[in-house]
Formats: sequence, structure tokens, C-alpha cells
Amino acid sequence: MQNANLKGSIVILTGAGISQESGLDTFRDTNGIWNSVRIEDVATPDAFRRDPARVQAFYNARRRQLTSGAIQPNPAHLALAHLEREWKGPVTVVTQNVDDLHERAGSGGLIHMHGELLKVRCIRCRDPFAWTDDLTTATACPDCGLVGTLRPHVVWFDELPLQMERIYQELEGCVLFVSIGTSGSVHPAAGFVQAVRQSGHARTVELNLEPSQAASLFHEGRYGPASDVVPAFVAELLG
Ligand code: BV8
Repeated sequence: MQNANLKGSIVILTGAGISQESGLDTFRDTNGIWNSVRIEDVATPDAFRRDPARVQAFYNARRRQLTSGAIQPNPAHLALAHLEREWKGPVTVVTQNVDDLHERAGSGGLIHMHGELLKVRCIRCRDPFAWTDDLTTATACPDCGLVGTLRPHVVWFDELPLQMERIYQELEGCVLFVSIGTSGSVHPAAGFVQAVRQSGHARTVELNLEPSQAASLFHEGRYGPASDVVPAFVAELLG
């Protein structure tokens, strides 16, 4: 990677793999979340209609883990925040993750395309707001007072991811697209590398534990644990 002639904006897509070494399970690895619970039972609007208590319990357990104090940003999250501070141009992290590890590491230009585990919203009355406790079907909305209308501010399958227009604008204008810790199984995120390659001359790099399903679509791939590979890549970028 020749950093000398690289000037302009960088877009970084992250997935569950960047948080794995912080202690959060991924979704499709051997001990992945979707190997112990079915997407159809806990991560679709239908599941929420059918059995809201089950869906709330699934997110309560993940929210409790994330706020337990045991889960901290790792060197990969910190390296991306460092890159954003030192790079002479915009750096946007588009994350599929619903954890807050990028924020806690200091990333500012951040888009949570699949929502945020530490926010909830009332399906009746209001925008998302911070929430770190359990949520049950008996929890009343603090604004409208209705019970049973609060849901995690998370994008389920068959729901439209957030800020897609802004994401595609960033993808079209970047000079470097880096995909970190994602299997490339979930759309539309899995298609971002093609969008970048169709729209211009940006370099595309995959940093992952192992080649993802989309590996062949990238100009370059570097493989190993994110907490090793990402800081090394950022150091090289910053020369
Ligand atoms: C939508 C929030 C339409 C929930 C999530 C086109 C083709 C095929 C299917 C579709 C398509 N278009 C749409 C679909 C349907 C669907 C989809 O893609 N299905 C797939 C599974 C077949 N997509 C949707 O439904 C999306 N919505 O398209 O809406 C629409 C249009 C108009 C109007 C209304 C609707 C919505 C998708 C969002 C779903 N929500 N997250 C939650 O978190 O509970 S997505 C879910 O997968 C996860 O949350 C995660 O964010 C995401 C991606 O997973 P990864 O992050 O990649 O994690 P994974 O475990 O898979 O991989 C981890 C990687 O890390 C591995 O490669 C591993 O090797 C690596 N790794 C592990 N350890 C390390 C590491 N790397 C480095 N270091 C390590 N230490």
C-alpha cells in the first residue's frame, strides 16, 4: 500500500469480527450467535410480533453483557480512531455492529447501519433514545406512557438499514474502502465493495481472520486477528 500517493476520504466497513477479541461473539463462526438461536425467532419484525418477550430477552442478555464492564474496545477499534485523528481527509466507519466499542475507542465519523444495542425506540411516538437496562413487554414508554411499544433500536432482517443514502455517497467518493471482520454474508453491506468498484478507482482491502465470501472482490486481503492486522495496516497507511 503506497500511502504517499493516497489522498482523500476513507470508508471502513466493520462487522462482528472486529469486536470478537473484545469478548463479543460473532454470528457465523463456530460458537456464533446464529448457531445457538435462529434469526427467525429473535431478529425479524415477525418474531417481535409473535413473541416479543423472547426477542426482548435476547437483546437484554446482549445489552447486559455489553454494559457489564468486561467488554472493552480492542487495539483494532483504537487504531481506527487513531487513523481518523491523523488522516488528512475524512474517515467514515460504517459498522454493522450494534455495540458501542467504536464510540468508546474514540471514533467520531461513525454510522451504525444496523442500529445500536444501547438505544431503544417507541414504535408509536419517538426517536431512538439511550437505554442500558432490560426492556420487557411491561416497560412503559417514558413519553407516551404506552406499554409494550418499546423495541430495541436495532435493524432486524427484512428491515431497511439506516442512513443508506449517506453510506452510498461516502462509498462513491472514497479513495480507499476497507472491510474489517465481516463474513460478507449480509446485504446490503456485503455489496458495498462492488458499489465502490463500480463507482471509481478506489482501492479495496479486506482485513479479516480468514478470506470472506467476498474476498475475490477486493484488490488486496490481509488475514489474521483484527487486533494485529488493523493496527499494522493503519501504521502503514499513516507512513
Ligand atoms: C434489507 C442487527 C430490505 C441485528 C443485523 C440480497 C441477497 C441475499 C439476501 C438479501 C439480499 N438483500 C436482502 C437480503 C436479506 C437479508 C440478508 O442479507 N440475508 C442474508 C443472511 C442471506 N438482509 C436484510 O434483511 C437487510 N434488510 O435488505 O431490507 C428492505 C428494502 C426496503 C424496505 C424494507 C426492507 C437487513 C440486514 C440487517 C440485519 N441485522 N444486525 C443484531 O445484531 O441482532 S445483521 C447480522 O449479520 C449481524 O448483526 C451482523 O451485523 C451482520 C453481519 O455479520 P458479520 O458482522 O459479518 O458477522 P459474521 O459472524 O457473519 O462474520 C464475522 C467475520 O469476522 C467472519 O468472517 C470471521 O472470520 C471474522 N472474524 C472472527 N474473529 C475475528 C475475525 N476477523 C478478525 N479478527 C478476529 N478476531
